[in-house]
Amino acid sequence: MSHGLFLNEKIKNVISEVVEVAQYLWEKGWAERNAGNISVNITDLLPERVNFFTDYDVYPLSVDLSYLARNIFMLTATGVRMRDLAKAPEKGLCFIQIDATGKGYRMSEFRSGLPNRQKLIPTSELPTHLAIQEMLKRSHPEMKVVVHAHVPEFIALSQIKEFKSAVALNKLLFGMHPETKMFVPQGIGFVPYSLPGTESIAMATVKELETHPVVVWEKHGLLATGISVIEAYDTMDLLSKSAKIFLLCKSAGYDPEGLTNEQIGDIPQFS
Ligand code: 2HA
Ligand code: ZN
Repeated sequence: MSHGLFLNEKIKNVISEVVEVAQYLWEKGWAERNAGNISVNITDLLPERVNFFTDYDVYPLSVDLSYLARNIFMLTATGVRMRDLAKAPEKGLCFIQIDATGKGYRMSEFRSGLPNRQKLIPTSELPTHLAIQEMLKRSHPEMKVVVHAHVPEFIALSQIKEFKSAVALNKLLFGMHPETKMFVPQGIGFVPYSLPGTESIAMATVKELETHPVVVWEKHGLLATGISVIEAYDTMDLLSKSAKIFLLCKSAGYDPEGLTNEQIGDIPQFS
């Protein structure tokens, strides 16, 4: 028997956050065309672990995700514009459930009460999102969210040879503004360029996210994790401010001084 997904109040609240952040991503200039994608593990927001979508086809997964068996995810659909998602989430969000073997997933259209006959396919970055979600469940179970966006300050910085490492990037970012160290003390990770949507970028990203809440994808953008969609967004917003301060100084023709190591060392950490 098929079970549709009942959108309870908790899930509706998550949808509201996704809508809010989709609007920010667009307004910030971080989501041109169909750029950016979001996933949220909503398994714990449902009262019991039933098999949803049992009438739907199983889509195979190329890696074994048995640790995520029966977990349910809300994802942005492939091709959707963030600006459209903000206006009509039922046309841009989809839900999948990993099957009991972890070797495939089933999906459903969004059940908002508004009928939507259009078939929504998960983001092109699905392999990366699921690989990260598996790592989060194992290593950081309070983290439920992955957000990716094309943040121009970081696409620019990652074009510059001397900033192609986590060490160099964090030294720069911590020096530009005290709040960076205060709220993202683990700093940013660096993932060398790989074709978007591939397993190689997924694996490299998972490794960096074991120790950083956010990574830069070289020449592509940022990807942040968080307890909530808002938290993941705030992390990217904070880091983009630091990167922007550096680029503003440079574009005014000056080299920024940066905070000293001692000043950075004195900053209290809130995260
Ligand atoms: O979802 O940003 O990296 C569109 C992208 C792919
Ligand atoms: Zn992208």
